[in-house]
Parts: sequence; structure tokens; C-alpha cells
Amino acid sequence: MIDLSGLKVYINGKFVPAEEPGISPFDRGLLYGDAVFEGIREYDGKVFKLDEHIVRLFDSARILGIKIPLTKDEFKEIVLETLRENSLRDAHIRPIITRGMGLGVGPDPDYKPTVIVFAHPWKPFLGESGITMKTSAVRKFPPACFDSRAKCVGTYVNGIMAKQEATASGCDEALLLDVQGFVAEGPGENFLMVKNGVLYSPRRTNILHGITRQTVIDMARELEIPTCEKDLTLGDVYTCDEAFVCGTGAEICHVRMVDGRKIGDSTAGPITSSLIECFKILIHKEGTPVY
Ligand code: PXG
Repeated sequence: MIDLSGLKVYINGKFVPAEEPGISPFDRGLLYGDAVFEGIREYDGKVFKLDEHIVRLFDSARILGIKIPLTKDEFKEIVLETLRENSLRDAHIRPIITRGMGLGVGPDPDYKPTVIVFAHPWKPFLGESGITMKTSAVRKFPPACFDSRAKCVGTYVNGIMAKQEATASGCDEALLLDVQGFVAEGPGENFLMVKNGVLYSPRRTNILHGITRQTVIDMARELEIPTCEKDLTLGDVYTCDEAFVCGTGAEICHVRMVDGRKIGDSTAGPITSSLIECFKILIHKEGTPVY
């Protein structure tokens, strides 16, 4: 459970105590998951990839047809203000924009979005000792049903079910496939693998365009590690040399086993280890200063 004591949350222009109910039961975010969000990290008083997260938040809202009543610069300032208001230096930040109040699937043309930003202290949720994964029976939405690049609240139910299934079978995390059976991603992380010195990632059709994933690919290019985006099968995964998941909440975490099959020798392989090392340097070097 999150300790909410003393935390202040930004809701529609005001900071309110986190324990105080500030959202209507008629809010469409609650009624239909009709909302978009971001997960952002602050490291040592600097916000990592703030611009990229704000761009993705606004793009997600455009895909859903939600008009954010603020500019990107105003939104960035609210994120920084939320951290200052709570005197946080290392935190997880969660902006959420719902379409506002309204009952009935069809949105009211005069809807007024609800803007929420909260922040709280947080540690990488998968730890650092590697994870076991299980292929999930639940698949990712294909683009014909929902565009995976939109970080929409409602679409997280399949990831939640996949995670439940994985943990019920004693695994740490789920690996979701797309409807054709190609590897997609974890419930809250992108999946990448290494084979014969090449870093492979699934095509972007059925996955969130992860900001950490892009950072990893950029770091790999700097380290002169060849990268390749392609459809990956479970056979590719079972025979790879190294695998890892990455995301704002998970950072970079190596995969020890998928569906009971060992990946490499179960430890973080040489390419994964060098990417983890570079990432640790980068998150402390880069970022938007809060104070
Ligand atoms: N895929 C999915 C489905 C995600 O939700 C990622 C990939 C990684 O994207 P970024 O841009 O973060 O590298 C995510 C991100 C949480 C939490 O509360 C989830 C994410 C990020 C932060 C917190 O579980 N998911």
C-alpha cells in the first residue's frame, strides 16, 4: 500500500491532501477508464525525459479525442510544482487526465477534463535480481481495436489480468503476445532480447512506444551494439542469449526465465549489464531540474 500521509495531490488547479476525496464518482475515468496517464521518474531532484512523457501524454489524449486544457509547458510546470509541493527528490510522478464527468458512453460535447498529478517516493517495482516471466493467455489489443501507443487507463485491464495469471503460477511477470502470437511486451514494461550480439525489440505496432525502450536503443547505438526491430516469436525468445524488460517503473531488469526455460545462464548477460550501467549513469546525469 502507498503511504498517503502528508502527500498533496494536484487536482484541477489546486493542491489537496491525498486522503481527501477530490474526484466525483461520476468521473468518466472511474466509470469507463476514459482517461490517459503517464508514469514519470524523478531522480535526485531531476525529472528524467520530462519532455518525452509530456509529448506522449498529449498524443494519448489526441488519440482518445480528449482536449487537455493546458499547454505542454504549463503541464510540465505542474509536474515540477507537484514535486516541490511535496519536497520530493526521488519520486514516481503520475499525471492523469480524464474526460471529466458524465454518465453514458457517449461523451458530453461540453466535457471538462479532470487533471490530476500526484507524486510519491518509489523503488523499481521488479527489483534488481532478475525476473521469471510467463506467456499470458491474455493478448494485447491489435491496432484495429486500440492503438497501443495511447497510454489509456481502460486498456490496462488486460495487463492486470496477465500479471494475475503470471503471479498465480509463481512467476514474477507476464509476457503478452499480440493476436498473431508475436511477442509484444510486459504489463508495464517493454521486452527486448539479445541474440548473437544484436539487440532485438518487437515492432512498435502492438506495444507502448516506451521512453525507456527508446533510451535503451539510443544507448545501444552509442555502444555500437547493432539493433533490430522485428516480429519476434516465442521460439526467438526461448533461444535468445539475453533478455530484459524496461520501463519507467521497472528501469532495466534482466529476465532469468520465460515459460520455465532458462534465458542464457539466468544472470544479466554482458550486453544487458552494460546497458544497465549506462542507464544508471544517464538517469543521474540528465533531466529537468525541479529546484
Ligand atoms: N509498456 C507498457 C504497457 C507500459 O505501461 C512501458 C511499456 C514502458 O514505457 P516507459 O515509457 O515507461 O519506458 C509501460 C510503462 C505502474 C507503471 O504504475 C507502469 C509504467 C510506467 C511507470 C509506472 O505500474 N508502464
